[in-house]
Amino acid sequence: MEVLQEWIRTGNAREVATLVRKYLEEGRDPEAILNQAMIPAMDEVGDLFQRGEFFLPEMLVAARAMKEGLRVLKPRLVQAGVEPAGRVVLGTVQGDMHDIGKNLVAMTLEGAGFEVIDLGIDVPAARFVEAVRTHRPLAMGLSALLTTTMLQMKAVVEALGRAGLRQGTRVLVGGAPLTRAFALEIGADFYGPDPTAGKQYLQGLSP
Ligand code: B1M
Repeated sequence: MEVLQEWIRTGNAREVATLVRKYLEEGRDPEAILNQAMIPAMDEVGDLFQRGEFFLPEMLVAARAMKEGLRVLKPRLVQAGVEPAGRVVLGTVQGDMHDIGKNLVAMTLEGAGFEVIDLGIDVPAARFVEAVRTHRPLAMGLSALLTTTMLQMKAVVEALGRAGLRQGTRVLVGGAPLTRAFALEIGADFYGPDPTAGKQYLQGLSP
């Protein structure tokens, strides 16, 4: 399992997929592969990034390697009836095409066992509301990179309230121009300065 952890940390996507396949063929428990190697590896990557010891490219390749491993593992986890840690509706708000940070958040959450409904970029408030109504997630995550589009987050929170869905749906926001004060001002529940902070917040809510 240590080898698998090391391949994830160093972002060797192909080797990660091969190793996960090999472990499954050897009859190892898919949940143990996830919980004892893959999630701890991504936790470590997140910590290194938060401490400034890992930079964006290292985080990106590790997250990609994790995704490759998950692609192989996921059908077996589903077969074994492993429940996700929680469901999250995620997207970049309307008018905004930036998705690198949002994708990192998605990969980090998936790496921690969350089910992510990724709505993509340029997502209007009505689509967020519709997705919350359909998927009843633990939380909704909004990302914005422009000082103009970050204002759209308020519209999403308000639309959620008008639809009667605000209670019971935590709102997590993030993106370079945001601050904690802004998040509170627009009525969000949490500002995630980075994917790990967002993940830790959601883990605290997880049933
Ligand atoms: Co744009 N852009 N861009 N751009 N772009 C910025 C953001 C900008 C600061 C560049 C600059 O002028 N210095 C500037 C914004 C200025 C402002 O708002 N005041 C800008 C501009 C102006 C524009 C255009 C308007 C340019 C133009 O066309 N004239 C245009 C807008 C298009 C649109 O969105 N409508 C535009 C377009 C683009 C590209 C398409 C070329 C490309 C995006 C590609 C893509 O995303 N697929 C792009 C890029 C790459 C950038 C920069 C260079 C990098 C952004 C990035 O990906 N950072 C950026 C300048 C810069 O930052 N140096 C810039 C890395 C990413 C991992 O960080 O998204 O902050 P970030 O995510 C972080 C955290 O914030 C957090 O986690 C991540 C890791 O820590 N996080 C969350 C993010 N979301 C979260 C959600 C959470 C929790 C944490 O919970 C839900």
